Amino acid sequence: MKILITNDDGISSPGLFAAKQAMESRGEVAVIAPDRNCSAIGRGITIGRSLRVVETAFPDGSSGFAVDGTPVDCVRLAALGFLQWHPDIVISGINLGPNLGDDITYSGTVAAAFEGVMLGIPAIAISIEGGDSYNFEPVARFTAGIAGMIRQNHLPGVILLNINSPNLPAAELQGAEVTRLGKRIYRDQLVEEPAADGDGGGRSYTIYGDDPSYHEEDGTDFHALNQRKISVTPIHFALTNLTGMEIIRNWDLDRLAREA
Ligand SMILES: [Mn+2]
Repeated sequence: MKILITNDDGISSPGLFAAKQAMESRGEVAVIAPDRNCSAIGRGITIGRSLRVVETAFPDGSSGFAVDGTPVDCVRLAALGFLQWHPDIVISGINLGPNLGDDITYSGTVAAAFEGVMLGIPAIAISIEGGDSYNFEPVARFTAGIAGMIRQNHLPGVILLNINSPNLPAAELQGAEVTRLGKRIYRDQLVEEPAADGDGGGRSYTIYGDDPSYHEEDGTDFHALNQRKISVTPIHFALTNLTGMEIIRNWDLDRLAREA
């Protein structure tokens, strides 16, 4: 199996290195990742300039490629032939911090995996809950096993799996569960910052503050983590609202267009 590994925390993230080490048991691994932290960049791409790629050493003496672009740029580089081979799977992570529920559309980690799927390559996004230190090994090994399952089983279409793990030693994990995305409760507040001398006018605001909460519902990714389980959510990208299509078809759009 040919495995492309990327992330959004940047090439020096210990989560990326943990994913690389675990996936090496499954095949040939290449790492192409942003040269800095790109968290919350979503599906952003770099336009209007070239991308700079620098070969970078890892602690085990191997190397990967650091790119001054986004996580999606990294996957695109690989798929367009930067590597000597075409990836069979894209692994994005391990992200330091969870990517759950509504948050996944902000996530560069999930966006990189999604880009794999857009390009016809199965992909896994891996995230772990935050902490002072990280227990990467259980979810890294679990993901290597999942990659093997994707390889062996004939799934309908190209799949994206969003994996989130509690930050716990293996002995304290309570297994794994297939989940759906839960609902966030955001608690952001608009806070105007005091004006500073020489700030050149304008006003400054903080809008992202308290950690968001979530609706506690069985079967969701939030609930699985709360139960100390690894959460696995299959994701697709069908954004069209089919019910909305049926309703709006009755609005006589042709007449509105003629009268416009
Ligand atoms: Mn991140």
